[in-house]
Amino acid sequence: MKTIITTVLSGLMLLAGWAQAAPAFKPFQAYTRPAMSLNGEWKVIVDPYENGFYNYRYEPFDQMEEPPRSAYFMDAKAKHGGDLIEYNFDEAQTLMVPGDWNTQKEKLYYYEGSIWYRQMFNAPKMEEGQRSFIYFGAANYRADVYLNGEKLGQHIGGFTPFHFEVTGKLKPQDNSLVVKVDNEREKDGVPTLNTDWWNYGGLTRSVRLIVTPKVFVRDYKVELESHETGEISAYALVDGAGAGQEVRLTLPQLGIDETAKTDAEGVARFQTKTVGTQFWSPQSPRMYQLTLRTGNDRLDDEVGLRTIETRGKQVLLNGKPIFLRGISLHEEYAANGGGRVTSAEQARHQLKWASDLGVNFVRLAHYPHNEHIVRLADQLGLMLWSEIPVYWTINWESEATYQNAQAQLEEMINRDKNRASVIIWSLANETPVSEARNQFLSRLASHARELDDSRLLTAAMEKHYSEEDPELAIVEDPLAELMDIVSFNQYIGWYDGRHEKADRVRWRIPYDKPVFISEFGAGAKQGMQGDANTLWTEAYQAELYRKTLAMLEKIDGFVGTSPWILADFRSPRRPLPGIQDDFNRKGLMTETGTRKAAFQVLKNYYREKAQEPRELEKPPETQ
Ligand code: GCB
Repeated sequence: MKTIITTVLSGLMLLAGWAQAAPAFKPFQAYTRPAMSLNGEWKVIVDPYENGFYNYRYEPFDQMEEPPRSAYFMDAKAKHGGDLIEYNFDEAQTLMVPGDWNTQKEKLYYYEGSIWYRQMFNAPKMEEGQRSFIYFGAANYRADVYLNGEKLGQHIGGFTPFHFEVTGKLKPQDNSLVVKVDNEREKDGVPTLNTDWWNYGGLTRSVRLIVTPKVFVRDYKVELESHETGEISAYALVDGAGAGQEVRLTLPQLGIDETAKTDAEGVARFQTKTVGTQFWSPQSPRMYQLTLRTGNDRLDDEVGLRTIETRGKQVLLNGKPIFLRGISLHEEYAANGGGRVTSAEQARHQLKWASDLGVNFVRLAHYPHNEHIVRLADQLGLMLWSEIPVYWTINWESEATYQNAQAQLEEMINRDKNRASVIIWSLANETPVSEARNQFLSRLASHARELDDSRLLTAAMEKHYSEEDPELAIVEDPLAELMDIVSFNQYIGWYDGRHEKADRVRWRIPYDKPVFISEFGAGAKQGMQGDANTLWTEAYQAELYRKTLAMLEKIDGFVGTSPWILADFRSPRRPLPGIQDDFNRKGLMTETGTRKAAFQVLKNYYREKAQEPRELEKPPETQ
């Protein structure tokens, strides 16, 4: 209960904080709500000079009391021959939403900058008192949103959802929704200028219009407190009501039917206990239907119930030690020539590829992926690692950068906090140790724990070698003290010597914590034959996998790994002609799904690991 109260309180404090800041991105459990889709073809104007945003004195139109019709968000058209308007959405080209722009039009392949999107729509039929919201799954990286010429707000961060209330702002017909999406990289951004993935721009996830009753369940969290006692705690945040609003929580398959009243902040809390719960696990991903009702509102969802914790060097799922047979994944589905994943179907395809390896765990790198994949993982029994793009050389000194990272963390946790599949929140990837970085990440860590202390916290750290002994690898980082799992990436045999080095390296990891190897790998061009000592061959990559896995087995506290990476993925850092051609080739398969030799090496290893006693134990079903 203490957990819940802290979570709710900090959530409310956040709400208050958000209310002061320009945009207010409160939590919104939107996935299962009925909605009108605004997906499909949108009219677009490519605007590298932000001509539709600034006047010729470089003053932003949307800061003006009466923006001129030349501002693109005014969606104006010349009315007669003497009317000078230099843009026209009606006659403009189109892009599909959801989707990145880079892979939809050849001219936009390398484009980084602003594109204006416009969609026209009629308002759905609404009853008196109902409220409406426009909900964006994600827009990379900066989105300025306008409805019928009025600014709704701005969102920063390319991989998390945001929404605006539009109650009272919709016309029955011909609403003009205009979004300026800008993916220009920024030194102080999150991520910063430098990444090893493609900077796909656009309205990359679905856009939906959601109608709710005046009073509705905006957010909720349900959590199995203990696999021993079967205690479950939950809260619901009701929007539009003050204290005393009745909320009913039911999980019919568990015989749970509880009612609670909201407090002054609109929060209703539940504490209950059941027997006979089948806990969620990879062997048996049991999901339970859940309904929250208040007034005229009803929110339906499905949840898995499980606990995740560490004890010494072990990770325990529902109290039993577990080995994480993982793989890393980018949110890219290039099999049909595309870039970003655009549908549940594609996400399912990715998880099918991963499951063929025999994994029980997927690292969603290096930013929050779409909600489809997280929900599919719930159904399929795949455990997940979810992270924010605090990657490499973030500006640790900047408060704005910190706030940006924190907002992305909040949005990630808010969206997925009810997904049993997500067992790990990761804060950062390969960040260089410094005082400023330590402070930044420790602040972020405490914030993550306040928001959700029911999951494990980690960050992908790095190793170094002992000065006395060049073959003694050490993982020591002040950040490790704050994490539940000591995770690190290492590239022995690729950026660090050749693969035989893995036979010799020993490890010192001085923490009584589980150790997870979040990346290792080697580039290989599928079909490239040659001996196991020649870079880029399938044989080299396969040999590196054999040697690395043997090395990892010797690490004390080794609880799993997510090698880099399931499939080749686009990266502007990878130009080598004939081999890379804009793809990072460390995939175990090509971007279209053709397997390389190393795929089978890892699959065999995972088959063996799955035979180990701890994996064979029957899932604990009841207390
Ligand atoms: C890393 C990064 C990952 C890169 C990978 C590589 O350590 O975490 O984003 O893609 O190495 O291939 O170099």
